Amino acid sequence: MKKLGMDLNSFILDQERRYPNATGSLSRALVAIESAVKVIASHVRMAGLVDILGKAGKTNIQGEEVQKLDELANNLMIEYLSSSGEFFALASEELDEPIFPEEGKDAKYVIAFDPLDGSSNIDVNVSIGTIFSIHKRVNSDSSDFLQEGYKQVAAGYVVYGSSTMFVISTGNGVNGFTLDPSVGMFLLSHQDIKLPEKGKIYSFNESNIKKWEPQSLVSYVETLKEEGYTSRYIGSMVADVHRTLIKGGVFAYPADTKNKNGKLRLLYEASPMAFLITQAGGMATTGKEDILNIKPTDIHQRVPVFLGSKKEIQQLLSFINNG
Ligand code: AHM
Ligand code: MG
Repeated sequence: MKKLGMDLNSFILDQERRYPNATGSLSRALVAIESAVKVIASHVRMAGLVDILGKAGKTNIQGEEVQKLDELANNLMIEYLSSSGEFFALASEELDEPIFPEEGKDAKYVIAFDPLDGSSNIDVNVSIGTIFSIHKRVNSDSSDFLQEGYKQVAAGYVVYGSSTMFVISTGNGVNGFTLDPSVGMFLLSHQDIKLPEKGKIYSFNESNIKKWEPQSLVSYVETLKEEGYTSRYIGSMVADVHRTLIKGGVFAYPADTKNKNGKLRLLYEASPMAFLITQAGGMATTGKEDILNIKPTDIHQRVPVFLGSKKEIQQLLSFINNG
């Protein structure tokens, strides 16, 4: 039974109990992510102080080497996820090739993640996040990452914002947990999140408007303006998608004349976000197909992304399809 205030660990165990044949492996995998992101969150909170505390070049006050926050987040994810023994392979935005941890030889899952999304926002104290996507191990090689998004076993993100929130789906709706820093626990604060059918916000980087493909997107955005929509764009996908999940509307990163497949990465940005948005009753498309139906061909491939409330995405598709 879920109730507000329940902590994430109890929630994970509670979900596991629903499946009599569950071995506890997914639960332990999720707890490993939770531990990693708590440590990342504590470093994010210190972000502006690192230079002060670590005056002597690249060494901090304890004599440890000061790492850039995105490198640190990547190393923490690798350390916690590998040592959990629950992952056969790890793919990260920060790594050219996947890692196959020694401890995960018999593990059932593979995980793709973006350890610190929105890293251009770190220096200016704006929300950033961690995104992850879990699939079952099937072939026991890198091709396990090339499974469609609808086959995700779990997906989620953590937003390091005015508070730290962990948003997760295991295919059974979407729930959000807010970190209570005084006890170090994520507590259920947003139960069974559903996107409004229609929102009032569009979230595009409009500076690219002249290059957008297809050009019909320009008239789509003009129409939204005429209909009274307002614009919000943070430039951290996690934060922009989080707002879209809660308030509805549309978030997009289209293809353009320079970037034929857009900017965002399928495996650890578009696909997990599409899973969450769809689980919450919204839609996620490239403009041509449902993001969750794409069969990946490359671990780091990019795709155009349009996601949000049903009303906005349907309207967008009619603009695209009618040119
Ligand atoms: P990153 O993973 O290197 O941080 O890049 C991805 C980020 C997303 O968080 C965000 O949606 C997008 O890049 C913003 O791009 P732009 O600055 O072109 O609007
Ligand atoms: Mg990213």
